Amino acid sequence: MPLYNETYVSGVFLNHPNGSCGASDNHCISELESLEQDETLRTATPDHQFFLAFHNFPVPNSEIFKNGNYYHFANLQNNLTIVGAINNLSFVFPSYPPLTQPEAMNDTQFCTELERPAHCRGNRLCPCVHRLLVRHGSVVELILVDETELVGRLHHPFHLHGHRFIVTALGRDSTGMPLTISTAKRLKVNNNLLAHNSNNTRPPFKDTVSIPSRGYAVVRFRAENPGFWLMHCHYEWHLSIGMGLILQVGNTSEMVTTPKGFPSCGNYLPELNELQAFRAKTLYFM
Ligand SMILES: [Cu+2]
Repeated sequence: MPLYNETYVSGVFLNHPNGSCGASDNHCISELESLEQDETLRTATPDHQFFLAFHNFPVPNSEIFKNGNYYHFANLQNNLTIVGAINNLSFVFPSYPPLTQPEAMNDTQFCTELERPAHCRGNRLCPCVHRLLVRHGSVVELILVDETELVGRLHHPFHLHGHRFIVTALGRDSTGMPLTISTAKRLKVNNNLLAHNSNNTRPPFKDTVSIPSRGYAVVRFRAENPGFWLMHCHYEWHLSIGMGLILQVGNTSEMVTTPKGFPSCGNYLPELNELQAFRAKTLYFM
């Protein structure tokens, strides 16, 4: 039984956060065999494939607190201000729910790794509404890579709403080096990322997968549920500071329609000048 001050006692582990898959004392989720088998999903050439590198970036306070923005962040220690991201995009929630207010939506409100907003120059960290758009009924493969700084100290549990996925591979670089997205792309091309688990024809169905520190997970699913679904690290504060994205499955015409009279909402953040004017007025009358 794990204790508070001795979390990892000796023995055989299932999905040790820092263990290597296939070792005699550690077995990964991807090595388990499911009663249910979906060979077509496992072996299909995916219609959509996304490499997703997630980060926690330390960002200087001068960037966070400059005039004219409401940047999200988490302060863990006095001098360390952290912003989460996937592929250098720090997820910001849209100011309305896209599923119930599709009329408020247009494609320019979203960003992807290749379609960054005009205000985000180069490859710098960019706060925006990160969306992956996939066709209804398609096979989607995600390659999730941990590029965070805290090697060995934190493992991020990624959760997908609205679908279940098979975990076809999971692990760390066999050389022991922290994985990067460029290494992952090279290994995937050579199919080495699947080396640990290629014999498992019954990979398990999950909706959350804990990714080994500086390692990776490869998951696949059928995008059969039209709608807007969050995919995010399930440390809630990592989601709130940007470690997430929206998966849009299908066009809005393929989604359930909003019930008549359903409440709507929008952006209630005051303009900065409006807030300053309000504060000045309040102080004057105190
Ligand atoms: Cu996380």
